Amino acid sequence: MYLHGKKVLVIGLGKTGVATVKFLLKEGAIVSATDEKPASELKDAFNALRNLDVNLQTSEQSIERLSEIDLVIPSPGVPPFKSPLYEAVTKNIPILSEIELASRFLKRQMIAITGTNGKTTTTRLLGKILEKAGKKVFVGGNIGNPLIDYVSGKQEDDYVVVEVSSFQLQWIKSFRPFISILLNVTRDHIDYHETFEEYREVKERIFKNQIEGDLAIFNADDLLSMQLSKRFQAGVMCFSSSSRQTKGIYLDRKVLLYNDPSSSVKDEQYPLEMIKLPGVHNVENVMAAVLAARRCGCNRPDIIAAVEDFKGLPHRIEFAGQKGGVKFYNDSKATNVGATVRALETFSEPIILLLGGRDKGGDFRVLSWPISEKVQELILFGEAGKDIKSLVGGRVPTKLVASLKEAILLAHKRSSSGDVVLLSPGCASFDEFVNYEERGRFFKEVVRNL
Ligand code: UMA
Repeated sequence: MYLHGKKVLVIGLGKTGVATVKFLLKEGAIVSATDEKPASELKDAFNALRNLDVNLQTSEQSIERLSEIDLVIPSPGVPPFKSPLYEAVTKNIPILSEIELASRFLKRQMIAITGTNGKTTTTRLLGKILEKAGKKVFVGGNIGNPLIDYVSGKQEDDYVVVEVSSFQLQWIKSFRPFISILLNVTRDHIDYHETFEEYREVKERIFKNQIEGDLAIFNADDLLSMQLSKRFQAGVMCFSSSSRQTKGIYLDRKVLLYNDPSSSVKDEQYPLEMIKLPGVHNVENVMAAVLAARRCGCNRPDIIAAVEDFKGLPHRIEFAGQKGGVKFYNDSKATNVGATVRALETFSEPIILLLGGRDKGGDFRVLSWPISEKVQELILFGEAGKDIKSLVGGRVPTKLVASLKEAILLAHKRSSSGDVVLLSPGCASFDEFVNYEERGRFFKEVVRNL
């Protein structure tokens, strides 16, 4: 791709925008960048781009000027219906996401991982397995370090493992991982994609440019994903926690069994006890990582050793402390209803569930049955609390409070020894916090001080 002299507009000056501007300038493009925030809130971006020849605008790019632009690169968080991206769409100006641009300059084999839940855990774990097997690996993408930064560098690794979000897949064209993984698809980000069908269609794009010889990894227990598996050219392997897979990996009581007829591997065993993370959803994440690792030539002992060493990531069903026999868990990363369902499946103890925050268009009715089965008491909080109450409140004793702090204090008061207090909010954090990490840290601090 030749960018020299091309007029490019970058929308959004967060991590992605800043890295993209730097890359484009290096390639000789004429770069403008815009952000809806005022300059006073963009100090980091302005500092990072100081002394660089970029036209920075903190108000919307005027529509006439937009017609002079050859290419638009929106940041992942910029929805297609917002100006000036919306005008670029209506004026048919070429639009590419940062991962698409980066992939055109990528010289290494790429493994991409998407799904509504489990992306970061699977991405990090796969990175660890590849390292254990002696491979050099870059781990990045939606996880926090943009792929475009990687392609600006020396690219000396054997593999590039990237977590990709639906926002990043929205504007791809030729993005082609040699291994693509779709972990699961449940309702999320409806405030951006508008309908579940559109969200699902965007997730599918992770496979669309794969060719024969590439590998597409699906969750055989996720019917919506499985319907896709026949549509693409890549070879398919599946993982399942409920049914035998002759080409893939599955959970058979206390063991994972891996089968690959193309290399005559039959029932290769991985002990379930190697997995130190809670819940069946994490068994699925591990199985997906094992399939990708085997394709990359990793051997069984290295895989088992890396999985055993992997203790998980913060804010995902993370043990936050014990007070008077009550265990507190921080699952702040559960920002959609599907993640809350998986968290509830994990426990056998009576649960006091803290649910709420900012709704992203989730279908809370999905929680009706798991709440009736698993939850002893429901404490709703934040902006979405009242609406959630009207949908699923009353199945079990339900309380509505304004903030997360009040929810934690009330849960502490009402709990007794043997209970679990679980923050698995099913909502975004932005009504009270900067992000889910800040919310999770806050939860842990309040619990510490109880
Ligand atoms: N902005 C506009 N106009 C808009 C919307 C935003 O100008 O209409 C501006 C904001 O004012 C802000 C900038 O855009 O200054 C932020 O851009 P961004 O939201 O795309 O954030 P980045 O810092 O570039 O981070 C993005 C991902 N963010 C999102 O997808 C929302 C990060 O994923 C990712 O780690 C990073 O790129 C590097 O690849 C975060 C995330 O929450 C962790 N992802 C979602 C998820 O995991 O569910 C998809």
